[in-house]
Amino acid sequence: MKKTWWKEAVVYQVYWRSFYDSNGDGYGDLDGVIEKLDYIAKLGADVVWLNPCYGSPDVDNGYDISDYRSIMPKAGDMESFERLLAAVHKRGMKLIMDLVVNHTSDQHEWFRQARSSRDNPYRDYYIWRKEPNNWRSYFEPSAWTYDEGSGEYYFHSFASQQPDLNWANKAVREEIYDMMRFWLDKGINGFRMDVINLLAKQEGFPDSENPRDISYLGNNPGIHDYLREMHDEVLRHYDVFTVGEIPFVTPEDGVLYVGENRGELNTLFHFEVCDDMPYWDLARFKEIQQRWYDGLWGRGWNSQFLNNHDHTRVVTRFGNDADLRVESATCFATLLHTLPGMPYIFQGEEIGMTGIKLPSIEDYDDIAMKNKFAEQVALGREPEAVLAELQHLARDNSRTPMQWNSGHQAGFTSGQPWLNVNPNYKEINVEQALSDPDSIFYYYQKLIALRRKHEVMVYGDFHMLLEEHHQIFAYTRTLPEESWLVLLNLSGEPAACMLPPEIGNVVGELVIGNGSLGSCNRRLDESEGSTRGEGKSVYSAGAFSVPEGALLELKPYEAAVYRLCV
Ligand code: TEU
Repeated sequence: MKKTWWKEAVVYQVYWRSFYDSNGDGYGDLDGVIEKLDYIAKLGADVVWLNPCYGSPDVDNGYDISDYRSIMPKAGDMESFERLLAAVHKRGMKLIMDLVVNHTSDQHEWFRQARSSRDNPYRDYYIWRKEPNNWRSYFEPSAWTYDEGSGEYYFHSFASQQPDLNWANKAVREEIYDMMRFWLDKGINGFRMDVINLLAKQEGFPDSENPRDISYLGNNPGIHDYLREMHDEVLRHYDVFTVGEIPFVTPEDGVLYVGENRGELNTLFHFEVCDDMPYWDLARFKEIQQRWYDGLWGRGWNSQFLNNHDHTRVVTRFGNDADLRVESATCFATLLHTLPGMPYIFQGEEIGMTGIKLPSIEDYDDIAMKNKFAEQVALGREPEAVLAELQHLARDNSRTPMQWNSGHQAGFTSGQPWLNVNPNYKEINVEQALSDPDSIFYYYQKLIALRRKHEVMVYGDFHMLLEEHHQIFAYTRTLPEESWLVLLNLSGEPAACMLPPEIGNVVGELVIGNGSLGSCNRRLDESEGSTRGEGKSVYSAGAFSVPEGALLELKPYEAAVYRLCV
């Protein structure tokens, strides 16, 4: 397995508009990110992923770009960007930017030209037809919007304010490659590539038998030609890393995007969990992990994330954000950092920030949420019922301002925040976390430090144990010289298990755990040895041996990682 810096990295995602407001206008900004970089460095992340901050009317929070070579005023300006990049590098970290090139804003000059007349030179920068087909878009009932001025429909995979670029047009590709060089020449260290597998469209746009399954938007013929051309024309000339946001993909498809000999992308996010598993389902999660490990390991690199700016915070969506918040947050953190693939931490995840249910649709900002709500209500459904149904997965859940302290607006802004601060900021905030040695923050910090020190967490083979257990996810990560055992009770109830013979009777040393003693690094001495079930599991000074047939019991959301003395 080829070893690289980015495979060993931990990425910290900064949704800058909710991170820290340095000028009191209620929006986070790039100078605010600079002010808080020491916090990210203290956590130990290697890479900062910055969500889009380019010129944009902000219909989709920056994912509708009207000027690829400027910084939107609410984020700052090019000087503040260059200060940020220098400050990230000064701390030994790297910065990757969001590359959003499947579509632009309808306010981009290219689109303003394109819609001005059918024979405008920019017309074919976008996709036009006389009649729509029956496809939906991510955010609207139809993927087509009629343009009165030029008398044709244009295609959009997302909102009507986000017209898709026509990647079949070489002029478009050349414009994008040139823009990529503009940012890479500034010294950024790579790109997170927004829905990059949507660039190629189905020939002829045939109607779909099931328009609600929008997978017709992605993985179409030609996509790999575009990505190989992008790699040849741009990426291979820089020491950068690229992560593709790739919905609707299986491991067999995935390896075509990230295969180490493919000359396309370095790694990918798939969405079999975050898009397709609304609530925690351990059996399904295990199956997904095994299938992606079998499909990618030794061929390409996976990325692991449990939430981001589009997906509800992990402790709310998959854990228990009430009476087991710390336990579930640290248990999922252990999962994130010990699975095969690069871990991505979404801002606030490291202090156990939670999702939020806002009282009315007017309190929500996200265009996807507002459009889904409007569509359902227009069908005659009760607004209250629609709101309740959509709240769990609403993207605003993860976009509330970062909670820095228990002061005015959680220390995020001196003004009025663009989106409500979660009222639990009084208890859940960075200041509290940094003052508590047993906080979630320090647990994440330890996990990151362990990854930096122990290659087995990065390059160790993955072998699942207890496949059928409905509460416990157990697996080993193994290199020739070292093997670690990960035991996670990913449920809110006590769980018991008997380790398989290949593990039993093996002495191990506890490397990290979120044990019930509240210590992040629980050390159990002889006195802590407990009799659990038939056998006696003896812990001593962080070591343990599990006699054959002994019953091992884990507390709700207990996580324990052991180095096995093989
Ligand atoms: O998201 C792509 C996308 O919409 C799905 O893959 C995502 O999981 C879904 O939104 C969940 O509801 C990217 C960006 O991350 C998102 O913020 C943008 O709105 C979208 O593309 C359009 O650029």
